[in-house]
Amino acid sequence: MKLLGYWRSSATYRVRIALNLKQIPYEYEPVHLLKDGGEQHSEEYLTLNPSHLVPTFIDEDEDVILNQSLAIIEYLDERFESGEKLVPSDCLYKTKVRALSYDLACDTQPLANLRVLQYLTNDLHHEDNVKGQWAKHWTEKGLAVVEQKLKNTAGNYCFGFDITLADVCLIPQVYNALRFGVDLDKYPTVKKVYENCSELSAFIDALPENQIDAG
Ligand SMILES: N[C@@H](CCC(=O)N[C@@H](CS)C(=O)NCC(=O)O)C(=O)O
Repeated sequence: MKLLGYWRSSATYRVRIALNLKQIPYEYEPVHLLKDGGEQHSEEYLTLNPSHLVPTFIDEDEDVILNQSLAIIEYLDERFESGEKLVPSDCLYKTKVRALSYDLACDTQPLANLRVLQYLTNDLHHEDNVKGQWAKHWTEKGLAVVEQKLKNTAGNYCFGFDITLADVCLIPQVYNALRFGVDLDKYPTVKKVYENCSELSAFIDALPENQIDAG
């Protein structure tokens, strides 16, 4: 198993958490998103993943190369019995877990993606500080939705006391939020879940700062 990604990429961070929760050993290959204009745009990388984005996941046993962190995580969850079951089997519960995950990974994170922020300054010629303002604004909008939902579903984690795909998506988003200067006290349930997950080794080992390419 090989994961190609970047230490600060929240999509890569999700897959790292999931691999740890599933207790799946893997090799990590850094793809630097900034060096030389971004290694995600190199010809070599594009043969593996034409999206110009990380992560890419390679399962050599099955001869398969995958992109899209949520698809990768669902693949791992179905292929491996080990560790936590991240996507429940009950139809309604599964749908709610996915919906919260999409609130974070589809409706929040992409708005503050590197290429979006670069477009604001490089192509639309906004001042550099607009990037931070933009990222903070959309992250706050996203977290407000999540906070509202978590009030009805959270226990220690997003859904009661089960660790699910939703927690795997929430923690990297909060990590970004803190980088963007979001005040987490405005989202007390999000903060509580974040603090609970942050005590678990699967989440600690996946932290950007703990990766070989951090810095
Ligand atoms: N929906 C994709 C998003 C992947 C994504 O946005 N990757 C970012 C890092 S978190 C990236 O590679 N950005 C590079 C760029 O914007 O040039 C997933 O969940 O895998």
